[in-house]
Amino acid sequence: MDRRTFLKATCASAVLAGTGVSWAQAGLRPLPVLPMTDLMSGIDGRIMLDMRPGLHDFGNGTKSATLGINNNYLGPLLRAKQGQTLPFDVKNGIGDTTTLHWHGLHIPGDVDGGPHQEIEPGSTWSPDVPIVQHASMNWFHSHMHGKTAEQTYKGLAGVLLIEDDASLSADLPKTYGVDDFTLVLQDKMFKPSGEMDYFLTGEVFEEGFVGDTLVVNGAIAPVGQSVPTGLVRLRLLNACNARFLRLSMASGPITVIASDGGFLKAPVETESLLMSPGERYEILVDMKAVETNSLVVGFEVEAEGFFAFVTEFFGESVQELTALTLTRTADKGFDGAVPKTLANLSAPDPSAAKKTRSFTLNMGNGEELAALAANWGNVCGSGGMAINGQPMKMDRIDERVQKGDTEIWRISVDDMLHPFHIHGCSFRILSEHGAEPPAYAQGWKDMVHVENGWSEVLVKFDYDAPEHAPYMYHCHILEHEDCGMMGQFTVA
Ligand SMILES: [Cu+2]
Repeated sequence: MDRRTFLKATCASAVLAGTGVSWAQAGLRPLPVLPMTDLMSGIDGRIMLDMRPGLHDFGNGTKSATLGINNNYLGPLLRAKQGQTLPFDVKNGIGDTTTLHWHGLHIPGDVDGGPHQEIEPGSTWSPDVPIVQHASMNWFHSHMHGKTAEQTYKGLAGVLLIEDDASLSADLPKTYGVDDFTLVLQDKMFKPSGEMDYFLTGEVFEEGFVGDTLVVNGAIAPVGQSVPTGLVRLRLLNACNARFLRLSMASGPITVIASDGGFLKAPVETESLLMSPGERYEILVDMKAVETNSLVVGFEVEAEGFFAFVTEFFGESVQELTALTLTRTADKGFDGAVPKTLANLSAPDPSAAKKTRSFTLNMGNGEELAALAANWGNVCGSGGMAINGQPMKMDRIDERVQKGDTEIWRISVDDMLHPFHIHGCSFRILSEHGAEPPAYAQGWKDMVHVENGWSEVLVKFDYDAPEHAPYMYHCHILEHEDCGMMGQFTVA
């Protein structure tokens, strides 16, 4: 066990007051409800997604230079139904080359929006995106190699909800903006002027960019929302560049109903939920039982003063921040109970796998690796990152998968906790850090945590990803990804 792992393992739960959070939690701001573009009722022509620069006030009274999609900051909440094809016109008005990747979608490589589908400034990318998978919460973000971290941080990200017949008839809250909310959780850094800040240093390349301020749907937390008496559904996305979020409720356990790729077999009650960048979970909050309840985020903070001295020895301190406070009104809301079962989901069958592939994420920063990473267009400062010793290289295919095959992918790391993502699929986690994953991570996933020991997933690839439009697998700490902790594979 190395020093960092030791510190995390021993002290991650230490709670210290008085640590430095610059835009401290103050009054409750209203929860910004993401504007919804509902495609389920029909699509008229093409769907315009206009990527553009904007000015956005996160709630500190200062307008920050941001990027957005049809908005000043972030994108619209898109809602579509299984069976639809979404004809997007993605217009690049940001003044720099970009791409738009559909994270979580089961779609062919040539519409996946990965680093090979560059959109030049001023031009438009027009993929027809087929929605074949069942109900799930997905998202979209920049995947411009070398600039993914900065462009996504500045606001090129949004949520795509997929519904199906089962989810639309399920006995669950589903009135958007009333008892069904989508929360995009992010951490930001602000300059003393109040403007959003982003910078890259050696430490940022190593740890990923970590902000000191929690933001919910573009507003500095805590935010508040009144809801009717009944069950309330929260659909959560961790859209941080690098920060893992430890979620809990102020009152009672968290009731989890869905993970990245769809509903769990049955609701899972857990005291806390560890959510990596890129992950999605849906939870239910019982607002019949309590008058107020809050979603709380354990937020590791860099300490100052005395606490810096303490944490020098004990690792990061954790501050419990309120993300969202729900307050009940007298109105009657969703009257049902938490369902007993949610989806028909059998246990994963590893014997279906035809092949096992092994991947080791490399944090090593030797000179040779750094030179390779730089030569191959990765953005790294003076270090280098890799998978199986090879930093990302745009014109190299690392793995070739037979279409329709089920495989086991096993991932390990040489340092630190990383979130690993595979494009074009959902998978099931067989083991995480060499052990059974938490119950809430045993459904459909496209992200797995990797730290000590092997994390193993069972995955099936059903769509084509040709040589000119391969899928990616990568660490979802976006600075690691830009620095070369990414590989490419074809499916044919
Ligand atoms: Cu990483």
